[in-house]
Amino acid sequence: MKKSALQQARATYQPKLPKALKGAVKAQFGAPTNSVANQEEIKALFPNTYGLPELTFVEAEASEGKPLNVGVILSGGQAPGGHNVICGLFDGLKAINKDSRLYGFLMGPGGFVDHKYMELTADIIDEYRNTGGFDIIGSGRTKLETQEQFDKGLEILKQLGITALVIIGGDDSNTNAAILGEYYKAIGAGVQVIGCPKTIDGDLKNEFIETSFGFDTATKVYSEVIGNIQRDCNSAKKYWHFVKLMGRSASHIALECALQVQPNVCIISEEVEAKNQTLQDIVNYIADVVAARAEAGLNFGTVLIPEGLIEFIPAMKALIAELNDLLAHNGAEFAAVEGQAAQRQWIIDHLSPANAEIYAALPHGVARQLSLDRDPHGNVQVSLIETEKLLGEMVAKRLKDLKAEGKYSGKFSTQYHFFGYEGRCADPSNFDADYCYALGFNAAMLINSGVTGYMSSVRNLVGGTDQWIAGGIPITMMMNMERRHGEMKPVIQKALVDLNGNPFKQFAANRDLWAKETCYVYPGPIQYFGPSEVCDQCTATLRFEHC
Ligand code: FBP
Repeated sequence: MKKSALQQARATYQPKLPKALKGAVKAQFGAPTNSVANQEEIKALFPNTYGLPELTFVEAEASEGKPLNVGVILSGGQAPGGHNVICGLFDGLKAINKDSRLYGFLMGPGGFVDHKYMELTADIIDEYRNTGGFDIIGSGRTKLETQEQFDKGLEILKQLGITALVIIGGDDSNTNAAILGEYYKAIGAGVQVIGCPKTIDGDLKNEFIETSFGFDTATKVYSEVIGNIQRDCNSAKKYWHFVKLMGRSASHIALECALQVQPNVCIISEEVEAKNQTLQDIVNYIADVVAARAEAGLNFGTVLIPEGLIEFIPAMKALIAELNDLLAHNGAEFAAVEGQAAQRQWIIDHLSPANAEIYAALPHGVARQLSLDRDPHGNVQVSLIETEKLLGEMVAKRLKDLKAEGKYSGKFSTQYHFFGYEGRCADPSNFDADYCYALGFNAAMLINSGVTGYMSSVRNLVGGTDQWIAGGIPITMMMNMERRHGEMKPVIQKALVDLNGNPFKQFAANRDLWAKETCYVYPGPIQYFGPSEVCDQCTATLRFEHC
């Protein structure tokens, strides 16, 4: 495989480990835990793995452990640093005993169920150190949920002598890791299950998981390109750029990018929901900013839009919830309806009158996206909805009305962008390279300490790696009950943007100034070599949350 000059130099980078993981470790158990909500229901569903204690690793006397055979799965969307989690896991297992072996299941949970795997040996691992992507074994979105899948997977684990499985995934995949861990414990399968917190969306976090991996690198990539666009925008002074940013539900990515680049407008979905805003309210807000800038002769600007916005507009949320239930229970009948117009009418006829009215008023393209297939976890595929164009077109219409009323006399030309896939496979920043390696190494230590149903946790991340704390937390601790596919299910609670948190407060305190004036910041590309203040910066979100 041909490697770029940067890749060759980057391959020699040795990720830093927390002090506690540099030598032999032992587990120190803390207090028993409880789920974040619905304790009784979750306890009943996880009788073997509920209420386990938190765990921290501390230094111990060196001693050789038993060789371990471990399987690893990459699950869901790519996130920078996934390869380093696997490299850290490999090195951790070899540090425990040089005869340990690591097997990767191919193309996500599907490879586990279908017995498609490869052994990850040292020469393969060395090819992937500090690289972006998930291509070492591939990823997939197959949902691990049925007993049949669990039993089928167990066959291959037994065949390969695997006694522990590491699932690297987001909230849905780690929910499934907890269910699998509980099942294997209940049947005495002798297989531990450990999760690792992955997702560029940044919505898998809590007191013990301060950030999911990949968020740092992805937001740095998006901030670089938004910065470049802002410089272009400020040079030509003739376009309004509408930029949609990935983040299926939460707006962490949009907020982080806003803190990095200081755009003229950034919409935060969680605020839209809290203020019970309509689509028209959002359009009016953007149009007012455009009009005010035009008055000052500034017919250009940038607008950041989180991908999940549609689902947070309360009226749309109610519509999507009803659509989810309708399609979950009548999917076959809907699939049998032929032609887009007839399908649209079928939906209108089967929705409650209030939701039918909203659905019928939506632009046809957007309405159709809402009725298309969900992903295997039941989510609307929001990355396919062109919210940036929807808003741009509605703002143009609003400005036309304002012009007719004599309240606006500027020019409004738009450019549209969607940044998501561009950032998911970037070479991990120093932060993600170190964090991911530590998460993987730490997962090996969790396996060696005998626990199951835990998530690898490396925290105190704002300090240098020497101050990072390594350990594990029971996955059940992060769970609550939510409605999915028309049924109440135990799931890890998503961390949305906290409107009382410091990152949002920083943004809210500055946004009026950023709207009126041109305060753009141009972060430039991720730097892998150079002064620490340039190369080792963590996200503004982490800094504001923890300083
Ligand atoms: P994960 O939650 O699996 O990490 O994926 C996040 C994400 O990148 C979202 O931001 C985006 O909506 C979605 O994946 C896109 O999914 P796909 O890769 O299947 O197109």
